[in-house]
Amino acid sequence: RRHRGLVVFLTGLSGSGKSTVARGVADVLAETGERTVTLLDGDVVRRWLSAGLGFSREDRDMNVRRIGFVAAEAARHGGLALCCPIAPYAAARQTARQLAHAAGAGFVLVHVATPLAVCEQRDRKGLYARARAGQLTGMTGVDDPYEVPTDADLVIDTSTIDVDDAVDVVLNHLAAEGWL
Ligand code: GGZ
Repeated sequence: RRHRGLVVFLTGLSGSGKSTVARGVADVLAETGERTVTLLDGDVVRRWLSAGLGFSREDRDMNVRRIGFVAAEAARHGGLALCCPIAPYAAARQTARQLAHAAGAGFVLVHVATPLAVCEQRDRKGLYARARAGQLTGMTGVDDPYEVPTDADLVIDTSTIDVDDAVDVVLNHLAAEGWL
């Protein structure tokens, strides 16, 4: 069966669970083999596609534009691309949406809306602690903005549901919208 291309774009704070959920969705889709899946994981993107970029607004916007471009190309011929940058600025998320549409693909925006307090409690990389101690400036949610999406297709909070359920919520949404 031929599918229309799709970009699934997960946005949210550091530690919100975006990558974990995206990986879970990618794994399930890979198992069924129904779709060709491209996962643009944050660490990999910043290591290769966006090597050298920092966390100024300019660099974040460039990073998100690059991700949006690659995701749209991956979706152009029927692929399903999953990406999970923080993407704190609405305008850059909008660009990613437009790039997907220009490639003839759909775009589903998932806001991983885990509260800052929970992300901060997890603090797997110790970045929040460093930001609170004044050793790191420009940390999203601490002293750098996160523009809450007003156009999310789906909102999930990994502090109230576990990862497997969050993965199911995303998959069920995609199925209900005819993407799977
Ligand atoms: C936010 C930062 C920062 C600052 C380093 N602010 O939890 P992580 O570690 O693995 O994910 C975060 C990642 C954010 O990169 P993105 O490419 O997703 O950001 S953006 O979309 O804004 O371009 C975090 C780490 O990088 N990190 N410094 N100042 N997150």
